[in-house]
Amino acid sequence: MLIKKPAEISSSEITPAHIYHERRRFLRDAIAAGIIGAVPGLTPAEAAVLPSSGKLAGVRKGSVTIVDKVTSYKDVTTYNNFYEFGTDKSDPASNARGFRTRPWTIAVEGACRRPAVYQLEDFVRPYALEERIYRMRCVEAWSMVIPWVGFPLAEVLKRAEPTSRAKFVEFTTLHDPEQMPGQRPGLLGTGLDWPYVEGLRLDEAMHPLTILAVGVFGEVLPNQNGAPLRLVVPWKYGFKGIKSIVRIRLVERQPLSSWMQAALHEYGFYANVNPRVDHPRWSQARERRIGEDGLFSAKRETLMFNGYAEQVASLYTGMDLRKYY
Ligand SMILES: Nc1nc2c(c(=O)[nH]1)N[C@H]1C(S)=C(S)[C@@H](COP(=O)(O)O)O[C@H]1N2
Ligand SMILES: [Mo]
Repeated sequence: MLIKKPAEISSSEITPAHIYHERRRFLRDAIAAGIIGAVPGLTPAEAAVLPSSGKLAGVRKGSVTIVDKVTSYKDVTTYNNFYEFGTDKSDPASNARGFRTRPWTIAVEGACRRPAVYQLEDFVRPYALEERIYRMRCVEAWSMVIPWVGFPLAEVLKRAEPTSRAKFVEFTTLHDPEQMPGQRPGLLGTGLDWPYVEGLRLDEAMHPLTILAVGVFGEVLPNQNGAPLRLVVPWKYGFKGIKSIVRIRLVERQPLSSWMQAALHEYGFYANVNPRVDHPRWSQARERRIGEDGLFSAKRETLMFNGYAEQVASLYTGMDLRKYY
């Protein structure tokens, strides 16, 4: 397989970032202890700890780079795939209502110099929250336009200081059959093994379009959308966007994702949106925009890399995208 070498992270980049974060941590602890007052220059994300619901403070408006109309809040929050809470589109919104997202810990581990287990608030605190309006495409041939709130995954990975052995990143969802009825043995017959696992190549994970989202429509993520923290990779099919993440692991080998394990011929590792490579059971050439296109109206054309080819095509130079689907 042709793999682009992950961007080398020079030590000159690592040391300042490390000192920067230490300083931020010191300032934050000092503020909390009442030793010093609010410090100018702290980002809004540092000033307010991520609330468990409601409006997110200090979200930087990202520049709107697409002309598409944003999908309605109702469709984004009631037409979901989150099999841990059921397989009907409306199941997650009703079944995830009581899902507990606090306290929540995230482990960053594997091939890195600074592995750590974070409380959610500590994990998020160093990063400035930004709105990113992304076109999203499900492998089921429907799409939405969603205003996520989050921060680049690259910042999290840089903070962990990957070693030269790190070639991929593996993500894992919470495993809690008590709270997630879909994880109870045999109940839904999704064919998925739990917990849900996804993966990216390191350079895909480091790409500036790849974000970790904590919110949508300027508010904390509803549980059905993957609270408290989920991955968003807009040029790939939606199943790559793993929800309710508890572990981020830097690894040497390509991870085996839940969908690859369930049906490798249908869901490959790369899962790049590609109108020229059909799903074995249906065409991927067109899609239905939820809330705009009727079930029977002419569907709109699906774009290569979901319309993000200009930004991401170079990641796959020299790869046969029919083989690496
Ligand atoms: N843990 C987990 N993550 C998941 C899924 C899931 O079933 N479990 N479904 C995926 C699929 S198929 C899609 S299309 C998106 C849907 O995200 P949304 O409901 O926020 O639009 O979540 C993805 N992430
Ligand atoms: Mo999906």
